[in-house]
Amino acid sequence: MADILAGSVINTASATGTSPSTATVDTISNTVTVVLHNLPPEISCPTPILTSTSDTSCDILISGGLIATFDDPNGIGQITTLTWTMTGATDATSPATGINNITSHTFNLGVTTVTYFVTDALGLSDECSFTVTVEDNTDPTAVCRNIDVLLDLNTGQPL
Ligand SMILES: [Ca+2]
Repeated sequence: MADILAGSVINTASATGTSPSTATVDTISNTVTVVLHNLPPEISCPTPILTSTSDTSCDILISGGLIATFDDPNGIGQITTLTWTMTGATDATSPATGINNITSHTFNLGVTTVTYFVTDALGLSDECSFTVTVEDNTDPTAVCRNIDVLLDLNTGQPL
């Protein structure tokens, strides 16, 4: 039998032979069900991210440092879903099914909390959170323009 990662095993024994009184013995044991001792999966989030907005917008595309690592004591193959939500400055949600690690995402100015959830085949889960802080460190740019003001020669008032 192969190793199992989920579910149960039914074990039935049978015996045949002859009893001391030479009667034929042919019996089947009660069914014994062995259920896997399932342990919850474990997930680790990346360290918090602190960065600045891009030079030309009030957000930033981050393409690294967003991936969670996860495992399951019963085997990585038992992991069924990895999902996430973002709240705060950036609001977003992953698809509800499948393995959804974040490889890149655009974050708005401010603090976003990213929460990952991992679930195994028997419904146990784990979660972790980290923050992405985006600051505006772009200096403001002064825009000047010339204006002409025409004054009345007699009164000094603007025309
Ligand atoms: Ca498990």
